[in-house]
Amino acid sequence: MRIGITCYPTYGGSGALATELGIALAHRGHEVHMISYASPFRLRHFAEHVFFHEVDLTSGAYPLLEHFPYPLALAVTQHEVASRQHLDVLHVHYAVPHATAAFLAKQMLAGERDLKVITTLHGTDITLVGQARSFFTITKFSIERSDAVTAVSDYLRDETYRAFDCQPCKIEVIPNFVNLAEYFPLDAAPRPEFARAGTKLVVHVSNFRQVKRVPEVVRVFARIRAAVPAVLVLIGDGPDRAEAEVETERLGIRDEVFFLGKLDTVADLLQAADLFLLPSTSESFGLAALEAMACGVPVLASRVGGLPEVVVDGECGWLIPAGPRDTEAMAERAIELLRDVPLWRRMREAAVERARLFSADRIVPQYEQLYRKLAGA
Ligand code: GMT
Repeated sequence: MRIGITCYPTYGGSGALATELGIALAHRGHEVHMISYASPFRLRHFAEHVFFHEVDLTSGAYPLLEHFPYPLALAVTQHEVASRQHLDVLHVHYAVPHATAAFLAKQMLAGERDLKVITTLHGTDITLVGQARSFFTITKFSIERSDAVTAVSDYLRDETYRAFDCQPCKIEVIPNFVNLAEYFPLDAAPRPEFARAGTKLVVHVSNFRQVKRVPEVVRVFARIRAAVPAVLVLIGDGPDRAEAEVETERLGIRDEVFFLGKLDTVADLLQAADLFLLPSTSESFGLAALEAMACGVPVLASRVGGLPEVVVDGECGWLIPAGPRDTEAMAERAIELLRDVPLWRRMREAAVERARLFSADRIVPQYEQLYRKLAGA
């Protein structure tokens, strides 16, 4: 099939998932056309049958337009690509504004044919941004006008029905997936120099937005490190980085915390890690946690959103309920786990086993099936 995919190119779960999906579909013999304003961060190398189309943000720029109307430029590119490349379906990731642009592209193509639009809801497009007054009605409208809607967890599906009361739409849950050829456990994986010999390696990966509570990651780590020799590696970047750096200084652990910035691929570091921390206030799924689990890393996360659908509490890690003592509780669990080698091994194996349920081989065919049903193929 010929599949168009629109996503954010920036560091984040929806862009990562959409790009991995594009690459996986191409491996399975489809032709994939990625459409965004920049090349997605996980599309760094040539991939057979994957084509990137950049939305033109310059030719329409004019001083009168203080704010460039990106959704219009995106709809134009989606329409052009759909028409020229004879797309069978257009799959957009993150509703705001991608589902709206896709609706416009579909209408523009209506004289020619009926382009089927699939919208995948990822998280903050529903739980935060889409519910903002500026976007609520158009998000609801665009979801309801999509030919198919998927959500990455049961939690997110239910939250969409609750918040938007989407009457006509049937939301199918297709969970996120992990590429097990890239994310797999590696015994005696090479460790970074700063985490050698008897030092535990604690990892966090995110876009450092407020919901991720990166300063909290630092506070939890400070307690861990007071009990167990350990270093913390923070991968990613975003608005809360400065606050997290200040927190390392305040707690006197600056030399044990390594801010690596944005990395396109994190599998090698995850393979060397002993523990993954994700104390988010909200998480529709937790793709970063799944990728850690696939590499054999137990996860300590908040018991929020869709995380319980991914991390089995007490088996592949622990989920800590929000509360006044959650920092201590997370640190206590972490220390227990890092000190108890047999327990750590059990959790490592359970994490790998659990991640297998979310392998690309199991999940990607669910999208293919949906595309075929819509395209009547
Ligand atoms: O984590 C973010 O804020 C990025 C966001 C996105 O849409 O780019 O991630 C969301 O989508 C991911 C992929 O489906 C999920 O794994 C994350 O849980 C979800 N983030 C939140 O719900 C906060």
